[in-house]
Amino acid sequence: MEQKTETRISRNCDRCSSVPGLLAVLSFAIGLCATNLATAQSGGLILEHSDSWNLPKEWVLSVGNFRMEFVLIPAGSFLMGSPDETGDGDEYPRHDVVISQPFYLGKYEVTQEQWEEVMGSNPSRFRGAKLPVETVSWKDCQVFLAKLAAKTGRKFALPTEAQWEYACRAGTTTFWSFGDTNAAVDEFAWGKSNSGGQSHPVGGKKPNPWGLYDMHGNVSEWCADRYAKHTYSNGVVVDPVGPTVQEGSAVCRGGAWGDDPDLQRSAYRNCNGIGNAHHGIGLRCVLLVSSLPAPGPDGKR
Ligand SMILES: [Ca+2]
Repeated sequence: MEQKTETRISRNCDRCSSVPGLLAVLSFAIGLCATNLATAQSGGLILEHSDSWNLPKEWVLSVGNFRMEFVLIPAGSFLMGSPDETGDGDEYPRHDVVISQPFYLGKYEVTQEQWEEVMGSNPSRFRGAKLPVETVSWKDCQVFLAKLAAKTGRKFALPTEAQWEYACRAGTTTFWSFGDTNAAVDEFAWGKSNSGGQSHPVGGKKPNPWGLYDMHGNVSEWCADRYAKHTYSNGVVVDPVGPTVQEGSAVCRGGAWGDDPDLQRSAYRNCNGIGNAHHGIGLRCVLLVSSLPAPGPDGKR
């Protein structure tokens, strides 16, 4: 019998674990001051967003019939991963990560109508214009992002795993962005206990503290990074990008409609082969600030 309610994506750890972890520390070239790093080392406090970027808190991209809403994620730092013995083995050690640049992250998972507008097709298993697109591989997502760039004149990416967890946590250090117990999970996430075995229209649950919807549950979300079990290390890292290999498996985050709350935690890591498409995996876009119009004389964009 088909296990249609189970969307946990099996880890390809045998393939992944041979990949050496690589976290590039970009030092001070990105303009962080010593105080920022000291703050990061002292406990993952969120840095104040600099107003010098002149970026609105939200950005709505509207080109023809295509519309996508983004939320500004400020530069800052956070504690990535889980305290020892409180999560899976690939979530240790918990460590300080600096996100050196602000970025825009999709307020919602990419919907089927958005995917179809860009790609001219819809591969999803569960059908509905406002449902998140799924059954898309990591490679499919790269094509989507390139076509979206051509269509809109902006640049896009999948979030790095660090960007994703930073945005999911939204300043929290708890297991979920809504707390350390899963008592409220039904208010924030579509999962095994409430989904009825399928995805649901995006934005149907409460958002996280930074206004992002469905970071926990609905569909798991592809990240840019390749997966490796031992990616994390002690110390401060700036803008980590994961292992530098071309093939293998990529990270997916947040858990999906068939998952228990434990698999929807902020720190929970999963992966799938970059050519594999699964009906529990979709995506959320990063809009690159560098591709936005320069500020006008009034400082506004
Ligand atoms: Ca999700």
